[in-house]
Amino acid sequence: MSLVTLDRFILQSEQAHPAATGELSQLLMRFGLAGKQIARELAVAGLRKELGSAHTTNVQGEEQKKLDVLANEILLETFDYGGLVSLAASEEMDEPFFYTRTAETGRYALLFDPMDGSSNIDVNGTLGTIFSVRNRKDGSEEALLGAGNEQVAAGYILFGPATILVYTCGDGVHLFTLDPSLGEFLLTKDTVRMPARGRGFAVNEGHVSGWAPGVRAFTEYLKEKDPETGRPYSTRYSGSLVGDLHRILLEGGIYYYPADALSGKPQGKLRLLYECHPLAFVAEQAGGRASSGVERILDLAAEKLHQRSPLAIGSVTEVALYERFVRGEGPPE
Ligand code: AFP
Repeated sequence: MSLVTLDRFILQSEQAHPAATGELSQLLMRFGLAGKQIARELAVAGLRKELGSAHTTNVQGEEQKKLDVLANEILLETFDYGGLVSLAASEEMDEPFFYTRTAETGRYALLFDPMDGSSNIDVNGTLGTIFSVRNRKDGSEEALLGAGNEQVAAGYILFGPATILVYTCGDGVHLFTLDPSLGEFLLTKDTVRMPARGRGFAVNEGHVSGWAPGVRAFTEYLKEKDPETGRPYSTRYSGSLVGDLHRILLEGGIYYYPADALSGKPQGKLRLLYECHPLAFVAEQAGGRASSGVERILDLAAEKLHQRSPLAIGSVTEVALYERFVRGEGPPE
């Protein structure tokens, strides 16, 4: 059986696009390289005293972990040659990083959350890296703020029992698993389809007191007993959006992080450009859906780099139901 590595799959996919320059292919392969490096650092972090706080805070006012900073550095370095990228923005950097040598020529701009679920780092929980690729346009910070449907590619790397890379370029969603003995990501699922409905929901109910009545009613509805509609749903919340979305990609269901009027997060917690947009692109390409509760996430543009947005993402059935409850319409008759 011939092995389909990430690089081979990307190069074969490129052949379907005669006008392709090969630059996007090279760029996507680099995320594979960055994923391997971050996986290696995570595996030995406890042995190398790289767990714990970096005693710095990021632009969101959140404490940075040593591995947040290390993962960010690995990603920046991974694209600092080959002239593919002109600028990059990250959850861990206040301002975009401009690659001096290619600021005028690099075709692409990147946005990433280097270490999603960093509250899981010190307890060996699920973690992820989320990435979004855009055309550089005029190479300014403003070029990064466009609507989610301007993304060229997006995906995530999941660090769990296995390291998994999932990406889309707008032609379906492809899933690869890292074979540590080969040091290669191997194709495990091509053109992944998300089930139209699921049995699980992922939300931090600890914030319920700050939610809008429609969101509270939706959550109560999922927990009621009614086998005909597959209820009650089971709670599956890992503390890492990437971990929760990966489960939903394979099993269906819904993850939501609503606006929270009481904890100073009137727009929720998640960042639109490097958490919501890329995962919405993946979800929709797999047949799922992503909404703010009111609008399609991919139609939303940002005014600010680290802007937040409420998010409901997952199977079409549950996200549509969530939007009904947010509109105050309750469940279908
Ligand atoms: P961190 O990376 O700061 O831990 O945030 C993770 C996250 O963005 C997302 O992955 C989780 O689902 C969510 O926030 C967890 O937030 P709560 O701790 O408020 O539940």
